[in-house]
Amino acid sequence: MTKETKKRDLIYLFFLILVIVGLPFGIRAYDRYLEPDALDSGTQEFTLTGHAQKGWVLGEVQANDIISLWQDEGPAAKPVIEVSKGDQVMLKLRSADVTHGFSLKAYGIYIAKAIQPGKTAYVSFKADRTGTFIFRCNVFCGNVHHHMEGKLVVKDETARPNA
Ligand SMILES: [Cu+2]
Repeated sequence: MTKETKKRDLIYLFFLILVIVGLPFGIRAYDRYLEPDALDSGTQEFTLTGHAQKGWVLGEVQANDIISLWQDEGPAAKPVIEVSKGDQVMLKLRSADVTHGFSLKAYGIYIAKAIQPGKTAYVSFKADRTGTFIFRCNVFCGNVHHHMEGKLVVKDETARPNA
C-alpha cells in the first residue's frame, strides 16, 4: 500500500464518519423544516387520518384504535371541518395504513402520495372563501377510496345584516 492510497482511504473514512454522524442531525433538521413550528394562536388545527377501510377519520388514530376500526363494518361517517372565514387553517394529514393523497380543489390544494404511515403532511391555508367544499383522497387506496372524502365548511361570521 502506497502512502497515497493510505491518505485517500483516510479521506474516505473521514467522509463516511461525517455522513454517519451527520445523518441524524440532518433528518432532525429536515423534520423541523417540515413541521411549521411558530403557529400563531389564531390557527385552527385539525388532524385527519386516512384509513383504507374507513376513509378520513378526524383526529389522531392510535395503534389500538386501528384494531377496533378494522372490526367495525363499513366506512366511518365523513368528517366535517368547520372554520370561520379568515381563519388560518392547518391540516395535519396522516395515514393509518397505506399511502393516501389529499385534494381540496376549491383552495387549489393537491397532495399526491405524500400521506404515508408514520409521516405527517402539513397543509396550511387561509379560509378566505365561504361555502362548503369537498376534500378527498386522490390516491387510489382500496375499495372505500371513492368514499374517502369530507367537508370543509367555511362560515362567514361577520355577514350579519346591518341594523
Ligand atoms: Cu385514500
